[in-house]
Amino acid sequence: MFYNEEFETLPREALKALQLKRLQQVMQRVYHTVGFYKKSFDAAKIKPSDIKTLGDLKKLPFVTRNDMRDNYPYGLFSVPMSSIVRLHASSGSSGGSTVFGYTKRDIETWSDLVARCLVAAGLTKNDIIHNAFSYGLFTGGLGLHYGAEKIDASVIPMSGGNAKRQVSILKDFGPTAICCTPSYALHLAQEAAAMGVDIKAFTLRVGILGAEPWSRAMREEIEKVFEITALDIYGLSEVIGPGVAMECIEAHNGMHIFEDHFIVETIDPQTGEVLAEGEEGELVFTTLTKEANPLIRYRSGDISRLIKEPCRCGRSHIKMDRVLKRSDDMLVISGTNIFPSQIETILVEIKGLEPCYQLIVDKAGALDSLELQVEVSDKIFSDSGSVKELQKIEQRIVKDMLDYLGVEPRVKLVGPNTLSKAGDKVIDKRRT
Ligand code: DLL
Repeated sequence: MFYNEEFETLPREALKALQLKRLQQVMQRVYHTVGFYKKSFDAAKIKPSDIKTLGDLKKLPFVTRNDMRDNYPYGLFSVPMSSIVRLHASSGSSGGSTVFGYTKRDIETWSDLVARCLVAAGLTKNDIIHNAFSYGLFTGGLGLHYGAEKIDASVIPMSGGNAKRQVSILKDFGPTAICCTPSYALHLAQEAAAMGVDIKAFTLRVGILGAEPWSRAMREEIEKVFEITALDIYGLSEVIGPGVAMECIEAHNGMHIFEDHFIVETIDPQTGEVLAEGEEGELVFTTLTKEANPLIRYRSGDISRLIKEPCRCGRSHIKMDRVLKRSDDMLVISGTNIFPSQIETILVEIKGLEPCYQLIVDKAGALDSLELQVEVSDKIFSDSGSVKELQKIEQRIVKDMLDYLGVEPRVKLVGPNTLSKAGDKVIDKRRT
């Protein structure tokens, strides 16, 4: 089943021709509307008219997350603010966060792409979709919501949290599909078991799961406990949100990247050299149709590999394997992305702390758990009357982490010189 059969099955040669035409258009547009691109193309001595083939793409400089941060909030937008109808953003305090804009047409494009994902999962207007991705600045909630409405399905805008209520709704409303992170799906299964609810009796048929890395073993576990087909959905806010790539239910193996809207390359994260299709490397995306903030060669930081063998579903678009790891130090905690540098920014603002910490990421049941050990200054630690002071600092760290980064760690304050300065700042004990 297709949402847009013509484009999803376009023969590869026609697809490449379409990509080139769209690339040439977007190059002209960004060069003339975004100062950042003009500067970077001029520095590389490339004019938009130099792009004559898709192979010429590799002459262009990369865009990184740092470029996005440096141009915070709107420096990379290619349309005036009056044309923007929606803003999303990554977590982080001012300067550490990134902002993504959408024009009316971008929202249409995005909804169409998510609609493709849902149809690729076998869903139709007769389905009831329980959407447990968070609504808000995170793109998961609204992204899936608009896609579900596009295919005229019935959508339950559940958002994240309130696991018990989620279980009651799954039981009572009869949804046929659930959208959430894979770890949250398992958490709901555990919650249901604790409530004495039999999830196998649910009407669910399919899970559309993503926004965080997950393993084959985890997929098997989810499929077994829920008796559903669990499909992988991939996306990143910089590129558009969910709807960049989706696994089809027919092959259930690898996610089709919607190549009429995005060009994907794999590069060696160390050298930046473009790798042959099929080699493991960092995914780099170029947006072809986005109006508000088009991206040319954006380094995603996600390591995967492209699968070019034709797919039995009939889609001509190349597939990507699951995300294997990151090329940088970004952590995905229950679908929320955080960088150690963002934790540092929070800690340096709090008086009495040494800039030395260790973050321990683990699993608590199905969910991710965080413990943050932070050194406090000698004065505060040795002063016997300062237990209250220590508690205050602990509470402030928890609050700031939650407010700015959307994650809630257990905080343990330790004395000066307890943590090794040279040791790992992050210990990730999760199995994915
Ligand atoms: O996570 C968008 C999304 C929402 C995708 C709902 C799928 C479903 P960001 O918050 O910008 O956007 O995070 C993007 O999350 O670079 C990956 O590292 C990770 N990620 C997203 N999908 C997957 C997936 C949304 N299926 C970052 N498998 C990306 C593994 C994923 N990692």
